[in-house]
Amino acid sequence: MEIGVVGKPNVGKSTLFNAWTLLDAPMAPYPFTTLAPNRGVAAVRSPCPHLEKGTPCTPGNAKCVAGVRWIPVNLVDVPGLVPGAHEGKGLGHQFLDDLRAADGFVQVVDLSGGTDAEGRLVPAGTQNPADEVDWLQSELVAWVAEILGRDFDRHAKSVELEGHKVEEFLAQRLTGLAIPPAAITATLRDADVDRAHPSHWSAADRARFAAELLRASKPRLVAANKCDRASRAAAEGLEEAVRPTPVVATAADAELTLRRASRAGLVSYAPGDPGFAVTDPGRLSPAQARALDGLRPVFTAWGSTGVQPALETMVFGRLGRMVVYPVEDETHWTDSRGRVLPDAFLVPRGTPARAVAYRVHTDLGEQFVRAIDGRTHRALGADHPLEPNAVVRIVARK
Ligand SMILES: Nc1nc2c(ncn2[C@@H]2O[C@H](COP(=O)(O)OP(=O)(O)OP(=O)(O)O)[C@@H](O)[C@H]2O)c(=O)[nH]1
Ligand SMILES: [Mg+2]
Repeated sequence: MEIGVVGKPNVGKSTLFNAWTLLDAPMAPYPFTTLAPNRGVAAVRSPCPHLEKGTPCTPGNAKCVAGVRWIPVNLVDVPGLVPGAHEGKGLGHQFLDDLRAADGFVQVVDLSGGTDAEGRLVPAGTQNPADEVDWLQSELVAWVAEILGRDFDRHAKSVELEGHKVEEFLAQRLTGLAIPPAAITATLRDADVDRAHPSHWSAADRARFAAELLRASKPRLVAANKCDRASRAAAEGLEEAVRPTPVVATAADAELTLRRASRAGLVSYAPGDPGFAVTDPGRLSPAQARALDGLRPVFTAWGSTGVQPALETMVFGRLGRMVVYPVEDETHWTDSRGRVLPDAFLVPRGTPARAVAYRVHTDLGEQFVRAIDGRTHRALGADHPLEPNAVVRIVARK
């Protein structure tokens, strides 16, 4: 799974990306600081089942701190998008193609209204962040419609002449866009297009189909960034304007400062916390002390920086993911080497047992016999949907 961090230039995409990943992607107060995509791994929190067992866990692919598992999530931060990007404006095409594999988008906007459409800094409050949510959606639609439309008529006619399935024809045209086949089928059913005759589709039909398909297959969340310079009323106005897309107010700069200060041992702070404490005031330079003090109003006004909650709302809410823990011994919750709850995977809610087996290893999926629930010890069939936080053993043919 990969999440694309998108938005117009200079809104704080790379700052958010750095806060989430603790990487060092370049950030600066002017547009097009990012010229090529940055890829990295962030993490979302989930209560670790080891607490129920009363034995410490031995995570392989994630860390566990004070009973909280940090489960990895892939992110891609791309160059800023400007209106007309689908026609190649700004770094348009290159930017969009780097998003092909993304399962959903966090759109970063400047809640303070202090950045124009091209990413130039302007006085705060002179821009309406709801506008960029609209035009970014149009750019994404135009991009997908363009991919769909390449040589469309010729191919569509041959599909009809040769009696191929329209779903397969569309899936083939959209290969590489990480769109689940079920979303194509559902969109074909729901969008107002001639289902049987794609050769009759006009450019407007393709755009309508692309819009509906994006809505169905690429969930979005708006990170209302630079909230340290904006009011609650601004956040509420934005929420109202972009409903039903969820909005989470974020202070990326503050979060990045605190995560770095925490890594350096200067503050006690965990992502999502409602505040922070200076570990040893004597170790701070006057400038550091001032900078940290300057972050306190964010917590007073917003309760947290919103950065960790934004990612978790995206992963668990918008993308509907849950965590599952495959083990080899359903009593001790260990693998063959005795490690307790070694793996934690993010899978779509309701994923059936066999699909989880495939996720662990193709062989395990192919040789699947049954799964065993680590809590109830009941046998589960291939199609049985797993519960969130399930601990399961997969039994396979030898
Ligand atoms: N006040 C405030 N400034 C922020 C915040 N987040 C980022 N910035 C500033 O916004 C400017 C742009 O940040 P970047 O992370 O480079 O923005 P970007 O969207 O990646 O920009 P491009 O790569 O050019 O598209 C920098 O000066 C950041 O310090 C925030 O939460 N509050
Ligand atoms: Mg950037």
